Amino acid sequence: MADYREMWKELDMDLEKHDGLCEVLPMFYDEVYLSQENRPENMNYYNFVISEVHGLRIKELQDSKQEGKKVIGSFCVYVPDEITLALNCIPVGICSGSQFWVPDGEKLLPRNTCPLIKASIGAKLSKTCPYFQSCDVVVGETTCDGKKKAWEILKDYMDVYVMDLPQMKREKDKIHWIDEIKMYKDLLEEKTGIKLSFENLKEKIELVNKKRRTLKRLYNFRKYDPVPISGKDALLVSQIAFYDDINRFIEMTNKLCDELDERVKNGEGVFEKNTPRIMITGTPMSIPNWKIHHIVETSGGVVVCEETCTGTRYFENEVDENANTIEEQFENLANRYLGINCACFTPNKGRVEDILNYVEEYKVDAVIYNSLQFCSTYSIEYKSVEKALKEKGIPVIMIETDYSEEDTGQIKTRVEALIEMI
Ligand code: BJ8
Repeated sequence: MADYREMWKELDMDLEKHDGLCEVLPMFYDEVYLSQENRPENMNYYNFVISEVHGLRIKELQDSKQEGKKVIGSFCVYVPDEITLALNCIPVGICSGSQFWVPDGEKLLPRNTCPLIKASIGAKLSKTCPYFQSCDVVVGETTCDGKKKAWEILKDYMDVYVMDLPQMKREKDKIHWIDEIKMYKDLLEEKTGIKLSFENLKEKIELVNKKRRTLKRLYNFRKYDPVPISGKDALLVSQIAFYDDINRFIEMTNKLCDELDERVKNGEGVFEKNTPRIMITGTPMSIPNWKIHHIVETSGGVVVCEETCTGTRYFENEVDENANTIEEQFENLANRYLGINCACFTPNKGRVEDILNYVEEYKVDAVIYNSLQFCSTYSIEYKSVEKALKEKGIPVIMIETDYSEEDTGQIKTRVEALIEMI
């Protein structure tokens, strides 16, 4: 890897602490990813992206900033990338998936806060995340209580803008969300000095839809038996989708899909035919949270689908491209984004329906309901998901966990028992 220390210094990073982070990630990646057998060759691109995760991509962001672009961070899939891109900005999903950042987060947040929130705050506080350091503004949302209150803390450290996401899906909530999207547009217009045009937005709506279709194409290959790509690799591709250059990501992921197409034609898989097929549903898994996937795929199963925000919720449903006015474009955006079924909404029957559909589509043998610790919306929603799955005769277990490795042995025992039942 090239020497990026000067760049990190300019980003006001804590270099010593950052060295500590850089030491653990490659070892961990080798163990979880490079140890896999029979990986598609095109996964080399994603290996490269990870090896340069704090290097080349950050350099690209800095170069774009030199050219006048703004970098906008976000933590939730409700923040519309189409608006960000149409106003000459680059969206990046802030990772917040590592235990490394949790102790710093706990300096300001109660211990009984969700690890994703603690890691986000800790990453900023510790000055060890170059994405955070590159952002001109980060966009929070009013999804769960923990996040809402965390933005108030984060505001002391950087420019934070909060979108007020409704928690119900009535007509008046849609009107409110359209208004919030417009206010987000106003913010970026003010920051960039650019005016949003119908043509710009149309182009970016089509581009982001193309990215969604590419991810959907990838996921469709996971419906085959034998599966041509591991769950861990598919998860990695989804995670990288949040911060890679969008055009390059589409191109490289389609290349990967072409290879998977060949594999399917040749009946070639990463696991043997009839390997127990597991779906994971619940809270998002941001880089480098590969914990549950790694446990499943080293316990005799394969993950074939994720009903999460680092899975289907990110790419399912496109924005309707048929619009004649900007007003219609905003309405189409609101419709697509309010179609995401996050547990922050009430009622949230759509999520249960999605899960049941994916069980059929991906020929799922058992479901793991994964909830980050202290996430009450997802853990409470478990009961309705469990009931629906049991009625269909699909085994399901709930795992509540954080980013640490302390409970790995215990989770492995439960996952092995689940797989044995199949
Ligand atoms: S759309 S899942 S990305 S809010 S896990 S921080 S909910 S306490 S991440 Fe999410 Fe948007 Fe919903 Fe998706 Fe709070 Fe729960 Fe933590 Fe969560």
